[in-house]
Amino acid sequence: MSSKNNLVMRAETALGAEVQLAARARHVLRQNDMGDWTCAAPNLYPHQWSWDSAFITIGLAHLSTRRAAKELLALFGHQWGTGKVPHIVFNSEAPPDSYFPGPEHWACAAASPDAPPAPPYTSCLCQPPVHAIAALRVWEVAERNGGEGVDEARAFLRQIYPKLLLWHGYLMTHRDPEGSGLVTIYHPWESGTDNSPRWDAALAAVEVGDLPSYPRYDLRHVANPSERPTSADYDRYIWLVKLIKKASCDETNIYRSHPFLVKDILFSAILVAANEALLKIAALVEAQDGDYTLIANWIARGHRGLDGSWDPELGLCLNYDLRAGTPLRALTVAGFAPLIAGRQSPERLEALIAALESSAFLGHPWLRWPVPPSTSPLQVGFHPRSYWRGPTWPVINWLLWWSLLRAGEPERAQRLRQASLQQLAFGGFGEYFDPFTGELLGANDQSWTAAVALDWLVADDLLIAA
Ligand code: 2M8
Repeated sequence: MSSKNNLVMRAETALGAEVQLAARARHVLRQNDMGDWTCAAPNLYPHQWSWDSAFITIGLAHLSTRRAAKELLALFGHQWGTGKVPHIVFNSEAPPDSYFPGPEHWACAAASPDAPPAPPYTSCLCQPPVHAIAALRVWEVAERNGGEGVDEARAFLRQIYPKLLLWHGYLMTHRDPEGSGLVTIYHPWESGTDNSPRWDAALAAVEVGDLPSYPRYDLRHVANPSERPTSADYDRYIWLVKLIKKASCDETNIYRSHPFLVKDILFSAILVAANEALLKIAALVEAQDGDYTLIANWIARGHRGLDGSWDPELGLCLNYDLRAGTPLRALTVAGFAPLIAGRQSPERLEALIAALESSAFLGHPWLRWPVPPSTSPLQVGFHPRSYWRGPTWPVINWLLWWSLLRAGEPERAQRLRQASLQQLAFGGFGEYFDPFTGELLGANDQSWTAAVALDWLVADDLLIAA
């Protein structure tokens, strides 16, 4: 056979594999579809999680922009009076012993004057604000598809824009009373990277008081308990929830007395990128003049905050413990925050890429595929199978891929996309993966994993503006 035919055959096989993977991703999203919202994973996570829903919206946009819009509108239907978007909206239909801490544990949140009507109950924490990025993605897909979906998508943007503005406003005020440009979190769950070593030092300082015994339903849904946070971690998580409830979920009370108060650079960087998306949405919906200046100021403040967290020796940003008054030194993917925020100087970009490709991350010789481990194998506390302490997470790969594209690094972005897709073709739509063996860990059929896979597979031709 000629080498030309050989090449054509290989290209066809690769295309066939991508088509199959996309079909499987669609199936996962349909299977987890609850009508106008999507459960994060069938057994382990039977509720609606905030940043999961944003990533899910990005994937759903390729199935139906109308359904994708509904996903975000359903979540924002439970926005708090302060503008906060809760990290979980509890599914009233889920069996009572399916997730802990469930709705009854959080019912107190409904007592806050700022809480939305319940049921359904919500938690009173929040998670990284990927939502404006997702809303803009719905628009980009609708615009590419053309037809009546375009008007519908514009109407959706008009509906969601004031809610997004309120949400970002909440983060820029209540979560940054210092005006530092960095978002304060009250609980590792707010970071979305729950047991990351970047929280170890701050968590170690939290003294756990009397705690009634509580169930670990999560351990029933993983092959091995080592894949989930330890009981010492969980005690602290539940203790922090108890303190937040005791403070009536009130921001001023929490800020005054809470033992875990940390500036999260990944959260803050996502907010900068989300504010860039919000600025584009503002133009699309012809927002009032003052909004542009307001959002542009938020963006500038976010960049200043990230600049101040830069560690030139590591070539990464560091989180900051407000209680201890010290930076939290840890080699984790969160350190790539300025890449995610965008618009960095050429020198900063070069340093970030050098760190990304170093043996601490993509260049580590034991990696099965060149996709970044959530925590560097060189970091104390790294564990290849334990949740956010080492496994690779497809949604983080998506964020980095998208950021590399925005940074004008299409070849690097493409390599990351290819490696991520190879991992998913091998392992399935797992929650996370062992970076050395590629083994699927955590939940099967995780919705946000299927969603980002779908975006990678069908969004090749989408114009992503820098
Ligand atoms: C994980 O977090 C929840 C608590 O919020 C848990 O472990 O029970 C994290 O990976 C978080 O980022 C994610 O949003 C959530 C649902 O997928 O699961």
